[in-house]
Parts: sequence; C-alpha cells; structure tokens
Amino acid sequence: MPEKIQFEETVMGFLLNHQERHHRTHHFLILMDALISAAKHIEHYYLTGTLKGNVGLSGSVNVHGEDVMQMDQIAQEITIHYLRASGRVIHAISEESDKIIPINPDGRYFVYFDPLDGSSNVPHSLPVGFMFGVAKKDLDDREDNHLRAGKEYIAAGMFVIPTGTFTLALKDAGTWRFHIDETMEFVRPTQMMIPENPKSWELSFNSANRYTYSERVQTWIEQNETKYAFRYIGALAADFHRTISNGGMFMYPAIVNHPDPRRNRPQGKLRLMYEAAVVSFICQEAGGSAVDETGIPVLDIQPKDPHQRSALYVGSKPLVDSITQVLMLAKPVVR
Ligand code: FDP
Repeated sequence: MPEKIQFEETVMGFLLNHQERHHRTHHFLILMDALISAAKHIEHYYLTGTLKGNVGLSGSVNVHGEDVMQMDQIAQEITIHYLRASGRVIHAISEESDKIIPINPDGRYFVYFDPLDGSSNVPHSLPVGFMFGVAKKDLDDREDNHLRAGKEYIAAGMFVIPTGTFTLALKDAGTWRFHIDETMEFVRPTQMMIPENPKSWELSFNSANRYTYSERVQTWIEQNETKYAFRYIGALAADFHRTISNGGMFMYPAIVNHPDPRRNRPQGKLRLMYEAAVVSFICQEAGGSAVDETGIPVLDIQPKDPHQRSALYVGSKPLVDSITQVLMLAKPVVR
C-alpha cells in the first residue's frame, strides 16, 4: 500500500532531520523503524481481522488475569519479531508477557510496550492503541538493567489503530503527530501542544466507576464536570489522543469504594511502564503534566515491578494541578 510506505518514509525523514539536533543515532532510527513496521503490520491484521476470524478470545489469560484476545497475541508476536530483527533491544517488557523478554545483550535500548491497548474495542473494530516507551542503556558501562522511570525514557509513542495516526514524543524535542491525510497519500507532521484555552477541554474517565473513587475525587468531579465536555472511548490511546488535541484531562483514578471490596483497585488499573508513563511522557513534551493518586508526577515513579499499576490523571496543567491539590490532602495509598 503506497500510502503506508509514504507514512514510514515521512516519519523516518522527520527523525533524520532531528537526529543531529537531539543526538539521535542510527541505532535509534533502526529501533523506530522496527516499531513503525510492527504498528503497520498490527494495523493490517486489525483491518483484516474480521475477515480472518482474528477478533475473538484466544482461550488464554494474561499476567493480569484478563482474557487474551487473538489479536493481542498476534500483535505481541509481530512486535517481538521486529524488535528482535532490529538487533538494538536489550530487553522488552510487554503487557502480554509475564516475564521480562530478553532480546539482545549487546543491544542499546529497553522497550516497554502494550501491543494492543483497549482490547474491549477489538470485537467492534473500534480504535485500539499500540503504545511504547523507550529508554537507553548507560553507555558508560554502569548499566544495571534497572526498570526505568518515565523520566528516564528518551521517547514514547502511540499509534491509534486503525486510524493511522501516530503520536511520537522525543525527550526535550516535543510531541509530534503524523497522519495520513484525507487522500490517503500525504502525511503531515504537526507539533502538538496541549491547548491552553479551556474552551475545547474535555474530561475523560469511566463514569460508571465514579462512585467507587475516593470521596475527594468524587467531589472534584461534581464541582468540575459541567464545565467541560465529556468523552470516553474506552481505549487509553484513543481517549488520550483527544486529550492531547483538545486539552482537558484523562483520568483513571484509584478504585477504593467498590461495593465489593475485592474489586477495589487502590493502585489504579493502568500499567505504569507501558501505559501511564507513556502518555505522561507524551503529555509532558506537549506542555501538559500527569500525576498518580498521591499527587506525585507519574514520570517520577520508580517501578518496582514490570507490570506495576498506577492511577493516572493526565492532561492540561491547570486541571492536573487542581486535582493534585485534592489528592495531596488525601490519606496516602499504600503502594
Ligand atoms: P482494556 O482493559 O480494554 O485493554 O488498560 C487497558 C484499558 O483498556 C485502557 O486502554 C483503557 O483506558 C482502560 O483499560 C479501560 O478500562 P475500563 O473498561 O475499566 O473503562
């Protein structure tokens, strides 16, 4: 498909231009090429999934106890294939793999990814995400392969599949969006800055959960929700795509007041390393910010476990600051 070739060439061309300025190396370009190829391949399977019968359950359960869709497995295999072929990845962490995936001890990068985020949209062919964060090894021989906090990432990105939009943030070089235009032939990279004017801001959270949030968060919602439009697609990449374009705040708060206490999620639901930190990094490079349930920046959280969860409040700074004040007054959540 020529438009896809154009897509990759444009992204790679952009990165080449930024290479000198931001000390990127050809190793980084090779890694990005692998990630873009994986996303393109996943998108192809997603678009043809219904025809091939790839949208159902696989019959297995992942590390988080969730049913795995066939598409999750396909996306995982595709991504690992490209990361291996790149030769540049030391290890990867994926939502679909219990253990850290060793790839090449002589590689240069660590890649944390969710190959298909927003699985509940799969049976409906609605948007899902391919999300990733990249960190670089310590080249001064002090590498200890520790799990990286978001502030150590050098890049983070998300594809919204199957819309063909790709949002990429490079450390200290901004957040950029690439997309296939209406003729399907051209791609225009645009720098994304989260809008300052509250007129377009939106709030995005699973409203069905609202009475399970802490009282303080519930009160904040009551006091603020009528000021903004409300949108919720149910796939982080797709919802956050709107947040970064229109401003406002996406949140997945801790669940602490569920009528069935066994279903509380005091640590939140989203995974820190390949979901919360990825969108927080993208948001910071676009002029926004993100905090967890204790009000500390998500990018400062040092992961102790590859699949650690975090509550997430991400978006326009004034809104994130406003909820942070509320969160900081609350009793600390045990991590
Ligand atoms: P999903 O469980 O469908 O894979 O963390 C995954 C995620 O989707 C996010 O993409 C999404 O924002 C969130 O969970 C949706 O959770 P709810 O169904 O609880 O709203």
